[in-house]
Amino acid sequence: MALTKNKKVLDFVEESAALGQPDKIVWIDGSAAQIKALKEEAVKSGELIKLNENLLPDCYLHRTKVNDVARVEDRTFICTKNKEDAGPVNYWMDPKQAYELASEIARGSMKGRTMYVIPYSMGVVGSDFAKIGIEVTDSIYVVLNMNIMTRVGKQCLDSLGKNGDFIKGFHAKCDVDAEKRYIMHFPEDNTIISVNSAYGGNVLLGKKCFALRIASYLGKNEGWMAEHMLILGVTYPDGTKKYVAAAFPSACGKTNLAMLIPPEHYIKKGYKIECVGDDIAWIRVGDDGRLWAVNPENGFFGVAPGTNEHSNYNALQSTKRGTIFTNVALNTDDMTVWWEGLSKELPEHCIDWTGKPWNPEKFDKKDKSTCAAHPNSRFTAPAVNCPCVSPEFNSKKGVPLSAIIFGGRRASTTPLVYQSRDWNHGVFVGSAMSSETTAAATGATGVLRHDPMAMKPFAGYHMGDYFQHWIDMGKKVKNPPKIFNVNWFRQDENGNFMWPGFGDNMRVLEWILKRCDENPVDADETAIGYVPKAEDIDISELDYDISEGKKFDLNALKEILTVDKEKWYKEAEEIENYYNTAIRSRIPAELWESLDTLKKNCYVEKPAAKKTTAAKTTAKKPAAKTTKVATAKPAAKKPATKKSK
Ligand code: OXD
Ligand code: MN
Repeated sequence: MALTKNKKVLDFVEESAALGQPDKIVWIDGSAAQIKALKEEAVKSGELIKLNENLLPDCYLHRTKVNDVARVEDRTFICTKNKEDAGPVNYWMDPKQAYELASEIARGSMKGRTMYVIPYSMGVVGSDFAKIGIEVTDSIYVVLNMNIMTRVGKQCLDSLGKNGDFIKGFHAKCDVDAEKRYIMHFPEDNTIISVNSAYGGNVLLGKKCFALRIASYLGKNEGWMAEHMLILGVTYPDGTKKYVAAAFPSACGKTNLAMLIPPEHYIKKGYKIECVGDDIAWIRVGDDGRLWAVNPENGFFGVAPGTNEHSNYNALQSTKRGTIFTNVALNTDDMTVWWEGLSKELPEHCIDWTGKPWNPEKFDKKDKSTCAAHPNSRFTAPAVNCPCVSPEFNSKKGVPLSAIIFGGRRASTTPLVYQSRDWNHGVFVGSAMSSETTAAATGATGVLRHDPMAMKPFAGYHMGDYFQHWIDMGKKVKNPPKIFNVNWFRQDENGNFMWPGFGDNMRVLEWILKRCDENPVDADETAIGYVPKAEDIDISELDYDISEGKKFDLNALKEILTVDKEKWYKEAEEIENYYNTAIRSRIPAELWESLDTLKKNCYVEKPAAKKTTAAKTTAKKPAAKTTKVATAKPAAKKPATKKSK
């Protein structure tokens, strides 16, 4: 029975049913009884495998089809009337063509099945931040995951009332045919359509599709921001709390940073980290002129491999009840789950993520095809399970941000941490982010690519306009957070990680927040921004072997704080090339200015002996000759035909 009198909702459900032609329609009211019955039904049909009730109460395992294990960026479309509005880094489809294509694919695909109607809220129901979505789907797996990841049920419809607007989401599994898989967004119609997939990032429509792609578009029009960011709170020994939001590309450690456990001596002093969110932040300007952030989600859709007691105790604890695991291995000895990195010992009897018996003797860490769990296997865990979930998790107001951090996987060039000179320069730093690709999306992994603000796959409109929106937001905020960049992934010449990462990132966080104090700790002004004086990062009680016989020490820290101007000049040229060839238009003038400054700051004239390289690096520079840092401005080459705003 319909749970609402909202005509727009009823019409959407009717139209969806007319298209999918399900045998039955079930409205999800979010009651425990209904969810329990659905789990039982999914276990009966084999869609879910019930895990050991004593060891993992109310936990289940699901396996996707082998062709359906990650987000599919090349099949994800932004369907705006004007192609230019989707921008050059998104795939675009004409809305009319997209609706027709989706209808053709989905027509009658729910025959013999049930269509579930999921009313859900992104954000605390009834808060200023919250937005309501309705997802129709023919997958129980989607219902159960949405029930963890969002706030689901009748209260969402009640908050819509008779006339309220919502985001429409239509999902049909169809035949999970990769060739007919489409994830379509219609930002101008508040609509999402997903067909032929059952992988979380493509089908839990509240997450990437709504809370990032559609929401980023809404944010631009309504004056707020939807970002691919974790939010964490630092509690100081005197009880003061400060909050930070941080953007990293997919599978680059957002969940780990959000749930970090500080080194022992910090804990003893009384420091604590609390997690507000691990993936998405919605950010608004508060009455006090600061930026305030909420996590619109209600759970964690985390990457399983590599998660263990030491790397992320809190995430692991979060998966101990009420969790759905996807594409991990099943330990048949005790009906629990396993993935690479969960324990050093390999389980003797496992079924791998494809459903076949796994042979631990054939396991080779470097060969993904021998893994028991898929590299992008996931856990969907309720946020309430997390031992360090913030008391502000359900706050309607959100939390005030002291700092925004950008970061990516960079083996070289980018120092451990640096601070931008101001907001606009911070926007430039975010726009210039690049990182090595991971298994979260289909395609090759480990390839360095530009991923501005970690939003390349998620900005629902033109990337140049998105940069402009950041610049515009800066003008609205009287007390903006300071903007930083971090890189936990610097490697030495032998490929060893030079920074321990994980809990020790607390040491960097502490410095970042000291820079946000009224009387900030001092820093060195360099060509790229403010870099810490090595002595100001606490490395006491740090015991880390970079490689055999090479311990991390002050010199190693100095090394990863070094700014190599030559490398940064190349980086600047690379950014310039990216702006000119990938984004092409609508890049704000403020970003060109920052790029010019970077080039100017990093220009080092080559000694005569290195003539060939010197000739190459100066090729794009103005003729003026200088010593050391050029005083002449090596201006960035903007597109000649289009004016930047
Ligand atoms: C995610 C992703 O699932 O970024 O969070 O892919
Ligand atoms: Mn993500």
